[in-house]
Amino acid sequence: MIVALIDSGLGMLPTASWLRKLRPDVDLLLQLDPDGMPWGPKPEQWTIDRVVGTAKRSVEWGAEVVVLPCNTASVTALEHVRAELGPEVPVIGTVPAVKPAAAACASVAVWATVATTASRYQADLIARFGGDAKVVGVACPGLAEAIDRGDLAAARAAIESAAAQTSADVEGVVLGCTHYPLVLDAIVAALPDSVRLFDSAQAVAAQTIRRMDALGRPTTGNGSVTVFNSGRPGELPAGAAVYESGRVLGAQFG
Ligand code: DGN
Repeated sequence: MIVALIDSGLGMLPTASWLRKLRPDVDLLLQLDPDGMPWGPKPEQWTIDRVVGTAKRSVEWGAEVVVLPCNTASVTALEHVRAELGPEVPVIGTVPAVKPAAAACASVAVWATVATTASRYQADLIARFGGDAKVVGVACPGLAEAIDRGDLAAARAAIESAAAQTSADVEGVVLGCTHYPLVLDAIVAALPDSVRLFDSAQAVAAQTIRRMDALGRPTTGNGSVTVFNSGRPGELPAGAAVYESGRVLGAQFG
């Protein structure tokens, strides 16, 4: 079974890596978009068209399940992708892990792209699942792009800036952009030891497997990883080698 993952860039790697660990033989179709990166600052309709077009192409190329391991794409385009692909194709989105964070912490900061931070979706998520916790969004402009380039100095600078905007009483930080777990060490180093971190990659991978299995079709494959960059056959951007999950996936090539 082919599972397509769609993100502007390397943010899909933690989810892809979990899928690989949980089901090593599934075939992964990684749809990155270096020409369009970053999606965060783009007009909403542009992102919707880009993500829906890529999802349709993935299904034409044989994907039976589509995953959006990207919060920006999910809060903007998930419903449009589901409407376009219809009920036969499971579409799994990613949203900031506000619910588990608010259940565990009295004060939470959600680090994400400018688009996710400003989205109605995130505001609704906080209203629905924030409970009694104080939940505040912190936009991290430039961080996803720096991670994609493998530019750790620029990533650290963006992380320091986000940490400075994060209230000192925060008990939990939600990594509301799928790129951010790739620089977990730098994020941990920038925050007090007591702060707990929450991200969605493992839960999204587990949900993908539940939806695959529910199709009732054989899910076995060759464990292949195929990369497309803005619709062209390619390889993971050079920055991937910097991160452990990139190496895990890279080892599957050929
Ligand atoms: N990985 C994407 C996310 O989770 O929002 C980053 C999107 C972007 O292109 N900046």
